[in-house]
This record gives sequence, C-alpha cells and structure tokens, in this order.
Amino acid sequence: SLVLTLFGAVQASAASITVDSTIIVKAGETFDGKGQTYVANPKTLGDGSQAENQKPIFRLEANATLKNVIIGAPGADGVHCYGNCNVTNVTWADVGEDALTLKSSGTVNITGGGAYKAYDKVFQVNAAGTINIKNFKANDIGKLVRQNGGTSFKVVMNVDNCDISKVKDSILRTDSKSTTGKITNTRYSNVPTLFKGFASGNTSQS
Ligand code: ADA
Ligand code: CA
Ligand code: CA
Ligand code: CA
Repeated sequence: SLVLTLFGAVQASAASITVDSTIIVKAGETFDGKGQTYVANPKTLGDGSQAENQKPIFRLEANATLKNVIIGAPGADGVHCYGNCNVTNVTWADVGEDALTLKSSGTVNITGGGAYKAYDKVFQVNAAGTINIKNFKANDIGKLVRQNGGTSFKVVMNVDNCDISKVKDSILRTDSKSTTGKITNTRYSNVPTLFKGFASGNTSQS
C-alpha cells in the first residue's frame, strides 16, 4: 500500500548506519552521505569515550571530500584527514574522543555543519597545516581546535562566520609560538576564552 511504502521510505532514511570498519575515502574522491547518520560499532572502532586510540569512522586521503553526513553516537575518533581535505555539511551530533584529526600536513576546509557534546576537543591538529572553519556551529564543547599538546610546528587556524556556545576551555588552543589564530564575524555565548597559548601578535579577532 502507499502508506506502507511511505513508512518504509521514512524508516530507511531515519535508521542510522553502523560502521564496523573505517570507511576510506580515497585520494581526490567524494563521499556524499546524503544526510544519513553514521555511527561507530563500539566493539570494532570505539565507544566514543575519552579513551585514546579509538579508530575513525571515516579516513580521508589527500584531497578527499566528505559531505552531507551526520555522525551520531558513538562517534569513536570521528574523521581522520591525511593531507588536504574538504568536510562540507558534516554534523557531529555527539562528538566521541574528538571529532576530526589532521594526521598529516595539509589544509582542512570545514564548511557548514556543526559539533555538539564534545567532552574535550572538536578538531585535533597533529601535523602542520591550515584549518579553515566556516559557517559552523558548536555547542557544549571543551575546545574547538587544539594543536597537539607540546608540539611546535605551525598551524594556521581560521574561524569565520561561526556560532559557538557553551565552551569549557577556549575556542583555539596551541602550545606553538608559530601558530596563528584568526576569528572573524563569529557569535559566541558562554565562551570563557577565545585564544589560549598563542604568542602575542599571533591572534586576531574582528
Ligand atoms: C591526546 C594525546 C595525543 C593524541 C591526541 C589525539 O592529545 O595526548 O597523543 O592521541 O590526543 O590525536 O587524539
Ligand atoms: Ca585525544
Ligand atoms: Ca560526546
Ligand atoms: Ca583522537
């Protein structure tokens, strides 16, 4: 019947997809999640707690694009980027250990989407590069961007036209004296500190 057909269609799009082993988006390719929700199998990827060494749900090789994805709970270790990557309209409904990690040097463009319920970090930067966060929402997080603690390589962190609320620590944090942070046209509420650990002259806000 029409009713059953429609109900089936609604169910199909509402159910989340459980990922048992990391989805690899190959160099230069695009993965379009079409708005569906992806969650980690906690037995194989990780339970989304603060335990280190969980696996990502998506691994993006150089110049890969991930778009139109909702990452639900458990989020495990989210998304790993190896080199340049584009992450467009991706929402982390309940960030796991962290949401996205730059694992090897490159430029990460995060455009649209949002991150919610991150006990500690949203974006973890473990290699030199640039992170551009634009048109993004974050609420109930520890930090929006954290360069790996104790590292001195240079990261360029840019936040533009974002909406950031209920932050425990800071928006951008580094221990590197060469890293720069820039926040433009962004609304905040309940944010104790915009920048932490930057050398004087390496931050700007307008
Ligand atoms: C912590 C940890 C690092 C790294 C990082 C991450 O900062 O000290 O070694 O694992 O988390 O990438 O999640
Ligand atoms: Ca971590
Ligand atoms: Ca969480
Ligand atoms: Ca992590």
